[in-house]
Amino acid sequence: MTGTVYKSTGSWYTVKTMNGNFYECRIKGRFRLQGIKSTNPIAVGDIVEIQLETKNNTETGVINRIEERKNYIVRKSVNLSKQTHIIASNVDQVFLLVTIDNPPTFTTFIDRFLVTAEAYSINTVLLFNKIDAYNEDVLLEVKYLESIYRAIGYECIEISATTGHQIDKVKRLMEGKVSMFAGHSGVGKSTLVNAIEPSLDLKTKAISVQHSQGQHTTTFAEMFDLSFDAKIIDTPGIKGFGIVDMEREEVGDYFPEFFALKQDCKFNNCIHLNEPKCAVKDALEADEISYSRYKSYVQILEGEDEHYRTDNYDNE
Ligand SMILES: Nc1nc2c(ncn2[C@@H]2O[C@H](COP(=O)(O)OP(=O)(O)O)[C@@H](O)[C@H]2O)c(=O)[nH]1
Ligand SMILES: [Mg+2]
Ligand SMILES: [Zn+2]
Repeated sequence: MTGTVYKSTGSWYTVKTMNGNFYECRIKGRFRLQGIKSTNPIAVGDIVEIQLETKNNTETGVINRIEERKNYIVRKSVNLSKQTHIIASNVDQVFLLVTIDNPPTFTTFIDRFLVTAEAYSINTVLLFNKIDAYNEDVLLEVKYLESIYRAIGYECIEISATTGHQIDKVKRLMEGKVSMFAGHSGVGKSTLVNAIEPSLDLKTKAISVQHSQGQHTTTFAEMFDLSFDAKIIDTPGIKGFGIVDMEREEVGDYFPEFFALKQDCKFNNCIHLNEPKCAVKDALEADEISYSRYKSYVQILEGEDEHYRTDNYDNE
């Protein structure tokens, strides 16, 4: 039987099969997975093949095969073991909640997030939340940021999780898909989830409490079915993704507007810093590339990511 992993807590996995039943499953044998050294062989979102067995009148399952993942999100273990923990797989899209103040979301955070999402091949939608609370000046800033991100292909929506403004639009985008919500603590993720599906709020809160101790080493994700043919994966305490290991030459490929110009750079391995005849720097000079995006790019190249890695998890 084929099913989807909804929850994983150590050695047991909750799998929902095509007929809508949930089974507690274990793994038999070893899984060799695309060369990833991870602490967990199976993650939430995985499509698996299970075999049912009955013991002591309870029906449980054995996972004996996993389908190739469309994508997956990892976090590095905080200890120095270099082990990776797969948080979730087969994610269709992530909604990044952005607020201008209360708390501020800086473009460097947005850009690092987008780079990682691009590296994971996950589509990102930017949700500018708390629109109801902004004055004219702040709204202008929202419009400015939207113009930057729309120009390079990211969908941007102004919402208010408290008034419900444009929440229907978010729900429509979620239909038939697996979504995640991300953003700094305090941007309104819980409020938004509550607005989308009130019954879910309690469940997601329960997980956060459950794992409040020791959550530096164990961050369990869980998938939830919503009432309108949508699924969300909740990952307590994660405001972004763990940074992906990437080569310096690779980073520019995850800035879509840089990638589009790369072929016009004189050197095919151009990293758009000090090289002559660089199409990206020319575009920057001509105001065709946003200065804040370029600044974020340089920061990522300069490797200021060490604090990003720890910054990335908060203790909500
Ligand atoms: N004015 C306003 N406040 C909001 C909105 N969304 C969330 N908040 C408030 O922001 C605070 C943090 O929200 P919360 O959902 O807990 O953020 P989370 O940490 O991302 O889950 C709460 O006091 C919410 O009431 C909004 O759209 N407008
Ligand atoms: Mg919250
Ligand atoms: Zn270049």
